Amino acid sequence: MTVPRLTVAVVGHTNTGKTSLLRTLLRDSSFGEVSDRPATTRDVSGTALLVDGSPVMELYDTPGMEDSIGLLEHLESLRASQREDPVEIVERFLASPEAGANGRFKQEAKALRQLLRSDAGLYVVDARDRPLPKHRDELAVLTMCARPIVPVLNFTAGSSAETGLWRDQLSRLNLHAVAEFDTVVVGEHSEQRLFEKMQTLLDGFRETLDALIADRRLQRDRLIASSAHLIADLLIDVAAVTLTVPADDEERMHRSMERLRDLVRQREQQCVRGLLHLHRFHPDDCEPDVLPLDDGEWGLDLFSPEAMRQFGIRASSAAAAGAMAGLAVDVAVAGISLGAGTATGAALGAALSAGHSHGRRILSRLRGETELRCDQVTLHLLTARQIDLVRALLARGHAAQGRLQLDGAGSGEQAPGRVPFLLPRPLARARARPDWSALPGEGDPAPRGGPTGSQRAREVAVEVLAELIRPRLSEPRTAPAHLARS
Ligand SMILES: Nc1nc2c(ncn2[C@@H]2O[C@H](COP(=O)(O)OP(=O)(O)OP(=O)(O)O)[C@@H](O)[C@H]2O)c(=O)[nH]1
Ligand SMILES: [Mg+2]
Repeated sequence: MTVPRLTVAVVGHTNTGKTSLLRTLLRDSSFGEVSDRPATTRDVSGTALLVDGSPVMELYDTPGMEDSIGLLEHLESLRASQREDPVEIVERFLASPEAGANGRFKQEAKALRQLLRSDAGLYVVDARDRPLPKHRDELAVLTMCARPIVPVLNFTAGSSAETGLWRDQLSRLNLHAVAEFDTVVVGEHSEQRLFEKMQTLLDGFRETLDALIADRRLQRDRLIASSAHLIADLLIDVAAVTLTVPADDEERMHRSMERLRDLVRQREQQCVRGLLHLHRFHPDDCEPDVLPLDDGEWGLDLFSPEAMRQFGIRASSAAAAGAMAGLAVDVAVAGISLGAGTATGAALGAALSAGHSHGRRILSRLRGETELRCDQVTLHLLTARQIDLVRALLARGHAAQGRLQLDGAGSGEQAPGRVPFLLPRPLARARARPDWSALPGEGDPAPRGGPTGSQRAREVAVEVLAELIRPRLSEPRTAPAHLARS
């Protein structure tokens, strides 16, 4: 990247979410220390936003300012004349013992020193507070450094944000480019708006900020596409998996049903881990009590009626409960529609050569076997759960401390009048292709190594299905993620 590198100091009163803002911008929940206690950040620490691997924006986290009223008085007392350049006063202060390691204003001095070294400052405000004299004094001190300042109204997702009051106060101080943000519940465009506000004050860095905006959009699109791919891969595996059981062996049938459910549960869990990793979250970011993800696992069993209800999925009571819950037996096969008399060697040979899976199924029928798979409701529920998870992850800032809570409301499945789930074509096809499943069922799993015809057909099915899922992931959740504050 050959755009000019922009250096930004993140400043503000203590506990307003400066470190949190950096975590969210960096997509890194391990940056710095975040806590409800004041004065958490004690020293300046720098990091950078990259585009194509090159740093384009350096960001410096600074300790919160605590005694701006005292500092402003102190700076005024250092003023040699009415006309003195404010930057000179700040520099004189920074060279004085008050700004030193044991000085009264040592924390404030760190923030001012960093602002003087930067091209601009982001002044982070807790918008739930009303603007007070201490804030006015803070801004008076910061503007003495003569750097462009963009106020960032943080904590704006809740209803208690005093956004109007702040905008009014800030415009009186000649600060008109104000960004609204919430480091925990991140709107799709909030970062872009923040960068655009910076652009209005930093003409020399227009290209830098344009590059960042474009890169962030690209990264989001890629994240959505990769998430859709992971979900499609899960659904194809689950739609295709087939266990073959002797039709008259009830005990084996029950064992196979439990085995199939376990395989599918584990496969869903593998997908959840993949999605968390892709979105750079940890399994222990997830809420234990208020439903699904508990330490990174769905709390409600996929095959429980509660899980279906949670997503507003209706199933007949017979399908929702009991030994068969979530599974389907191929009854046509159990009935052996192909009478023994018609199954001449020639017919069987023709059927076998017509296609691997078709022929295998006819053989099973002849042997009096039955096929066990997941039913449509399970596929529907798997789809709804993963869509809800991705939507919640997309809206979650990396500063979020509360665990991720999902209530099923976000997948859109509960919207009244929603059309019933129709099996998309790739899934309908996968039902007849046990060899497409990577799960150890009875089909020969499509080898993942070489480009065989079967593998290629599976890949196409995954791609087509992912394309169907993708637009649904970028829709907002119907209900905002409820984020408990720890
Ligand atoms: N709900 C919500 N909580 C936030 C937001 N931003 C920060 N927090 C919380 O506010 C508290 C303070 O956040 P920090 O990022 O440590 O604040 P800071 O400004 O770096 O604090 P100091 O380093 O002490 O000056 C933490 O408990 C955060 O989880 C936000 O936008 N929304
Ligand atoms: Mg901090």
